[in-house]
Amino acid sequence: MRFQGLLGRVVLGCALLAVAGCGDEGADGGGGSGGASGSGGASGSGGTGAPDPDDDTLSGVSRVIHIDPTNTAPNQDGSLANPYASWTSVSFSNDTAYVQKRGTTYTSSSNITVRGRSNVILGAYGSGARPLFRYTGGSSAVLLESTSGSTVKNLEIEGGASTWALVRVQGTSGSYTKNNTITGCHLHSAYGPNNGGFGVYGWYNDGLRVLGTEIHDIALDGMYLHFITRLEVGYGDIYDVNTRYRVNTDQSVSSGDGIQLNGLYDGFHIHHTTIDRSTTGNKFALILNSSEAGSESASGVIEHCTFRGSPGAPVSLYIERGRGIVTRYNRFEDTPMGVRITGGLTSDNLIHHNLFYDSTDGVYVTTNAAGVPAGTRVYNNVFYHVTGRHIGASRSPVEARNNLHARAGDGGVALYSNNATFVSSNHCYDTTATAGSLGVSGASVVGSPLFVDGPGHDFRLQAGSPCLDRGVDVGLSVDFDGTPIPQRGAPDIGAFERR
Ligand SMILES: [Ca+2]
Repeated sequence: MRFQGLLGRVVLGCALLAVAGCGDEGADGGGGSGGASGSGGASGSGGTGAPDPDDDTLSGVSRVIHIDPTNTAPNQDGSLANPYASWTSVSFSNDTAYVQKRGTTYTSSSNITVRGRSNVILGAYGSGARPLFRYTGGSSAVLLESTSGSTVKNLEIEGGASTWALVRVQGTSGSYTKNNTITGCHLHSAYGPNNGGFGVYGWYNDGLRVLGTEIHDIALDGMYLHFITRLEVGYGDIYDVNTRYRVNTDQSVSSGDGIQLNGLYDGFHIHHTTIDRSTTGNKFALILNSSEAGSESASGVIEHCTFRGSPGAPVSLYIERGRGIVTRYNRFEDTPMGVRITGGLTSDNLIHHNLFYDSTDGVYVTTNAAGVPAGTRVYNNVFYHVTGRHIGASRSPVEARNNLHARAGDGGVALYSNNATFVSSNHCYDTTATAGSLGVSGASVVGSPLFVDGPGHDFRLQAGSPCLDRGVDVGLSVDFDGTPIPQRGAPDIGAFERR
């Protein structure tokens, strides 16, 4: 009965995903009025560092159950001496860890479902490679349903042609799951039909963390999370997603993203994660948009990530809902467009100390049926060999300061305006003042920035750079490397403050 209900929700989710949640150019539904109250609090702190996928430490549980698919002894009891041979022998209890022996493979068409539990760990023991769960069924390989405080740790999970998702975390609209963690995992090969195929998939979760997890060979989204408050994604590696594009370039069925947040997604923190969309087309590395109202007040931080795109997804980071989202210390490389901010349901975006290079467009701000995105600020970014528009805006206000616009023999335009209102100063335009229709803004520099190694993407400034101390104070305190701003009394232009 319960499962039938879930299936119904899956179908609904797919429909929203395919029809409305995808931020097509000029196709935003406008959707809904009224800002639900986002609590707005993304801390943006760096966290505790990347997890070690060889560390099988278990804490906070009172019992450990062992699974070794190679065990053929009779009277198996889950002990270390006589482990269960199958996960189907296990019934899940609170405060208990269930660990599969490293170096083993468990193959089954039955998934691992933890329902209505708390403080459960699914993990590994022994030595060697992470244990592999090879799932051949048509649901989700691991399902945490109405379960909180639980962890999926150091498992390799491989799906197949009919797999919906590799890990699914599922609450209800009235009762979100709380504080579940996926850490140190390797999730791959989910190709479920009917608009399925996800690495991590979830609805109605609060405080979910996905850390140190590699996700690839996914038919649709690397992660699709709908109604997801206080999400943390860190130290991840996501690539070869939206593989359905390879057999069908119509994005009605190949609309996969690296990560898609939908519904209310307030308080997210996405950091130290690489999302590579270079192998398939359509959509985005990361999209922040919603098929429901509410997330126009959602906030969060995206930092220390690498977004790679070309010739695949047309935009790396697509923001269509949210207020006060901070995008900082990221690399946008080889992408058709680094950041796109669209429409009146997002405001007060701050984009600072990012590196945009070997790309077509850097930051583009534009309107849609829901109106004009207010309050976009673009500070202290480096644009290098960005051959289209470094910062472009269409009928939208943008404040741009302290950006470093460098070229590598290309004709990139620093500032592009289509009836936009730019407030702009203190940029460096390299040796060719191709500033765009706005001209060179006040207090700006024309001259070689003296990068340490531009072609090698080391955009630190050498001594004698004309960019030193030529920026204006925009209230930022730390550069790309963590160096305090300012040094020598005034901020430098670009993403690196020279000590
Ligand atoms: Ca300085």
